[in-house]
Amino acid sequence: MLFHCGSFTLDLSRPKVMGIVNVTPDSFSDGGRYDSFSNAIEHAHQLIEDGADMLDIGGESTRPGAAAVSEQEELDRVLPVIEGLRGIAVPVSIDTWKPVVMRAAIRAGASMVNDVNALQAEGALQAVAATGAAVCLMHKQGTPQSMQQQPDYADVVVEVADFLKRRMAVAVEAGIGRERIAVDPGFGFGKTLAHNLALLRGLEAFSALGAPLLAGVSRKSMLGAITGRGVTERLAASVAAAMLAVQRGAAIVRVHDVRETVDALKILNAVNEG
Ligand code: 7PM
Repeated sequence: MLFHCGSFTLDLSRPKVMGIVNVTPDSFSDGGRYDSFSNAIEHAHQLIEDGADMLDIGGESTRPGAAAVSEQEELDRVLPVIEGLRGIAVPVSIDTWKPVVMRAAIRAGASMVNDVNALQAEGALQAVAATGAAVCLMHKQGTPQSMQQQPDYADVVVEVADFLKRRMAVAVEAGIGRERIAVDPGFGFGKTLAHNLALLRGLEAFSALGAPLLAGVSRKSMLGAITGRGVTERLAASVAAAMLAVQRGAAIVRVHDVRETVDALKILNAVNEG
C-alpha cells in the first residue's frame, strides 16, 4: 500500500517508524524560546539519523489531561521548528486539532496532519482538503481532560472501528483522497488497560477499513500498568508493544525510541521476508 504525504510517497509494504518530537518549554533552563526550538531541531535530526521514516511535531496541545495551549502559543512553538526542518528527507507531521495550526504548519512545510480529534473541529476537514497533506484520524472517547475518568464501551474494537470508518467517509466526502488517510485506534485516549489490550489483541480487525493503520503505544501508561515501571523505564515494553502492533497489521508506529524500534523491526522484517 502507498501512502501519499504531500510530495512524499511512503511504501507501506514495510512498516514505517514515526519519531515523536515534542516542542515544549524546557522547565529546567530559562533559555527562552530558542532553547526549545534548538532542542527540537537537534532531536529531529537525531531521530532521522536513527532511522525515522517520518517525524511528528507537537506543541503539546493534545496530551491527555494537559493544560490547553493557546493557538498563538502553539504556532509560536511549532512553526519555527517546521520551517527549520524544511528540506529534510522525511515527511513532517503536525500534531494538532486546530485548523489554524494545520494550515500554517502545512504552509511552513508539514506534509501530514496528526489529529487526535479526527478532523472534528470546525474547519479542520477543509484545512486538510485544501492541501495535498496526509491525515491521521485518531479515535478518542471524551475530552483530553475527562476521558480517563470513566471509559466505557460495549465492544471497544467494534466501536472504535465504526468511528474511524465514519470519519474516513466524512473526510473522503470533504475531498481528502483515500490515498492520504491513515487511521489510529488511539491507545490510552479514553480507554482502560482492558480496552487497550482488547484493541491491541484485535488490531487485525482494523485492516478491513482499507486505510494504513497507525499505532501509538510508546511509553504509555498501559505499559506502566503491566510492568510496574515509570515512564522513563518503559523502553523494552514500548518496543515489544510496537512489534506486536506491527505483527497485527500496523503500518506506522509512533514512537519516542526510534533507534531501538527500527532495530526490532529489522528483525521482524528479516524473519517475515525470509
Ligand atoms: C501524556 C500522555 C503525554 C499521552 C503524551 C501522550 C497518540 C498521538 C499522542 C497516538 C496519534 C503520547 C501521548 N498519542 N497521536 N498523540 N496516536 N496519532 O504518548 O497514540 O505521545 S499523545
